[in-house]
Amino acid sequence: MFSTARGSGATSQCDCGLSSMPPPEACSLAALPPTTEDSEAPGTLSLELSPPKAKMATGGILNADDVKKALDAFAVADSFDHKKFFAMVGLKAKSSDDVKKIFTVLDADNSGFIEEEELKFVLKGFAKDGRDLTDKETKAFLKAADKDGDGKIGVEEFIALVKE
Ligand SMILES: [Ca+2]
Ligand SMILES: [Ca+2]
Repeated sequence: MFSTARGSGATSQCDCGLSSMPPPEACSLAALPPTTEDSEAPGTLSLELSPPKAKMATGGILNADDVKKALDAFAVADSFDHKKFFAMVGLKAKSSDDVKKIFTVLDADNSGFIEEEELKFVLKGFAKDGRDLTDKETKAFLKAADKDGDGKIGVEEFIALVKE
């Protein structure tokens, strides 16, 4: 008897009223137009398409996944190794111009130098959740980069260190 009801579906959407046997739910499910679910999909999509709020300071130059991997690799205090770090984030392979751009990001007060206090927060320049370097790491980093011994890292020193 259901097959006949389906056959005449064009004239009546629901035959529940005619036969009291099937529960109303079954009928309403069948009558549910599939377009209802489709119309909700675009809303969900637009949410996912919204641009990321946290734009990385080094975004556009370095790959965010590489940066994350590098930060994870040196998550433990006193494990930081600038040579490995620069290689892991892909900075070592970048042009001098790109390295300069990163330098500008790290030189937070635009003094033209990365001072010791800026160096301490250097990982935050790569990712917001980057940890602070320990004093030991900061000093070792500075010592490795500061070739002229003025206590701060100039852009040429930074490039040389990255390419080292
Ligand atoms: Ca500075
Ligand atoms: Ca220097």
